[in-house]
Amino acid sequence: MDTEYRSLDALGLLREIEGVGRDARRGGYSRHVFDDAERTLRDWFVERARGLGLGVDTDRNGNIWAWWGEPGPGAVVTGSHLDSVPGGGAHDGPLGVVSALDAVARLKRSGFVPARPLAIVVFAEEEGSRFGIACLGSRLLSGAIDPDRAGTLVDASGRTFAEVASDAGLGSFGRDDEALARIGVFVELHVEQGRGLVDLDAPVAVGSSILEHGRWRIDVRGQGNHAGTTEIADRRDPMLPAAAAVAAARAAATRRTGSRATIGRLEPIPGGTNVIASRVAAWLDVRAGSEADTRAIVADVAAEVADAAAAEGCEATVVEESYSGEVRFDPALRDRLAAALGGVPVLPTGAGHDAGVLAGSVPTAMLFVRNPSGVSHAPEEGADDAAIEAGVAALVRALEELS
Ligand code: HGY
Ligand code: MN
Ligand code: MN
Ligand code: MN
Repeated sequence: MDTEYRSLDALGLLREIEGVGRDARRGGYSRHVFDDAERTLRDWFVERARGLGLGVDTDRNGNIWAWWGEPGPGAVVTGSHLDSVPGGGAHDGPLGVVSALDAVARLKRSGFVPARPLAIVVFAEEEGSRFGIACLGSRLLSGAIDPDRAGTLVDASGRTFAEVASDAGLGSFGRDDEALARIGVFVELHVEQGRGLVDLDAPVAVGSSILEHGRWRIDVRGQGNHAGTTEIADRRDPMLPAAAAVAAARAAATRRTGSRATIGRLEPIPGGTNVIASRVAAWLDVRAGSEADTRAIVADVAAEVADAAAAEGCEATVVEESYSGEVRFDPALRDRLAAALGGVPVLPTGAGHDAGVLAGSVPTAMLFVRNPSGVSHAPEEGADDAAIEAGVAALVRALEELS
């Protein structure tokens, strides 16, 4: 038994999956929900969890649960996600999963007997990289998204979430009160996605809050045409309003301290060097300290796009795809964990997480692990070995404290 668990250390587990879903063109990893890479990781997780003696089930929304003891209610749950952004780093998501496996292995080795059921969860489509809505698995589970709408979301190949979910063996998806009731408390360990812990020279922090955030889709329609023969005066080029949107997003966020606005995805149709696009889709990601700032940034961008579209003879629309209010993690739980961990720093984040979605339904907390580069959603993301070890030790302590 002892030797069986010994190899399940977080660093070794990360090494086991380092070849899965590498993206040669973008660099880093592209692991998207229910694609080959993400399914490989799911199978790998199930195998490793079963190897620890955990009982595994998948809920109706594609989230995987590995149980130490009988499933809930009132369980202590930890975990994260295995999907990535396009060209993402190795740690965003997987670090929380491997740390959870390592922590449970250590607890089992130490002879710890949890007084409440304990589970590791892997959430589906946390990044929204395939279907556009981040934290889709936890949103469906908690009823934060209408399943009818989720079913119609399409991936880049035009397949709907309903089709892909059915192929993945999910019968029906949507709010799952039974699965939700099994969670007594949820703790998500995550690589830090900024430089807070580097600046503080500390390996681990407890999370305090998540910025307001949302995604908006901008569509601009013009007239597709020939790049060589169309006089400048005759053009209706939707790339001009799209370019205005990129600049307006930066300007609007710069005017509001602490806010961020990004256009990181832009799709000209049809997308040819010698073709004036007929339409462009762009996605605006906004994060801010208040709903007023968030809405004002979107309104500013929409106004600039409308002006630029009118000047170019184009038509533009801006549609909200998702919106999440500010999350403040359960203060009592936050303080209890920070104290149990010897007074570690408490830090906010601008990144969204399943723990943020679930915070509306159950007490949740987060642990952040130092990332020397401060970079995330890019191949340069990382966590140093000492911080990973400190993160697992902190998670062990947190699980003992809460179980
Ligand atoms: O986009 C985000 O904040 C995330 O990491 N899901
Ligand atoms: Mn992420
Ligand atoms: Mn993440
Ligand atoms: Mn030609």
